Amino acid sequence: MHIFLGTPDGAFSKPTTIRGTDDKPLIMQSKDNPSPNPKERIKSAPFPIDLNDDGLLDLVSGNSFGTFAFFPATEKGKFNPEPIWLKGPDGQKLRTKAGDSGPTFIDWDRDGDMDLISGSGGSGVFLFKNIGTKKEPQFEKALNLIPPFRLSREDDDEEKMPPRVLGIDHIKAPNVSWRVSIIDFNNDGKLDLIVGDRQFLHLKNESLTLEDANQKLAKWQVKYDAFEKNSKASKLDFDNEDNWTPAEQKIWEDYLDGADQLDAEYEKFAQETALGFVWLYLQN
Ligand SMILES: [Ca+2]
Ligand SMILES: [Ca+2]
Ligand SMILES: [Ca+2]
Repeated sequence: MHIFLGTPDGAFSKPTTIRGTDDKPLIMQSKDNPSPNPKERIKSAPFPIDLNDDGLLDLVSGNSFGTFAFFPATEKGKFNPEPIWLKGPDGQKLRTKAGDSGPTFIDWDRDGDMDLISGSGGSGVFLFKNIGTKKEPQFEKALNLIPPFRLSREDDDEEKMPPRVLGIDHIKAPNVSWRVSIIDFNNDGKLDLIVGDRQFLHLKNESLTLEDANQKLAKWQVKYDAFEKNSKASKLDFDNEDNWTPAEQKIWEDYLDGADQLDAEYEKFAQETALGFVWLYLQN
């Protein structure tokens, strides 16, 4: 984790590494668990907040796995190197359903303490209400502010990837990789959600008419659906990738090879491109 300090002229300094009291770079680690999930150590998403109300700004970071690492400050700008993992009433770590936690804090229920809100790598906005005190926050398990429509790959059985549609006009809602900010956008006294996402756009090759491209897409989609249905890849445990058996690795390699072939066929009539939109959810 790094900080870009503001300069008097409104610019920013070069990044400085944020360090623990042991002077080592702050990382999401866990001494009580010598082999933590590697996804808990990557894609840090730090949010500054004085979470224990001692006058020192602390950090809470999200990660690829979807949990939340709390680094209390012991002095200004120096943090306990060992994070406290935020846990729910059942003693389990708080976690967004499809990973990629990105914490933001606000007093959502206006009871005087800061509540935790996060998007996820799938979709949806999750609220973890603070039911503790200002000095000792305690969080309830997740409530859906916006219910997720797509969960992690292994939960996807009933909610398949939506079929591809050419063009941009059909896009009416956020897709995946939700990042959330909170503000009363329309100044009506109710907090609103601003969501950033990742969309996959499918644009036909310019040489084809839309009708031709749609016909080719329909044929391709049948082939793709059969491939997804027959592959065992969706049964793999993606939280445990490093410990896959050779047979499981083979399933994944075969899946990737098959997907590459389908991609090559797809690119003969259309191109997939990714970009992010910004969406506003006004609270009723
Ligand atoms: Ca503090
Ligand atoms: Ca609150
Ligand atoms: Ca509002």
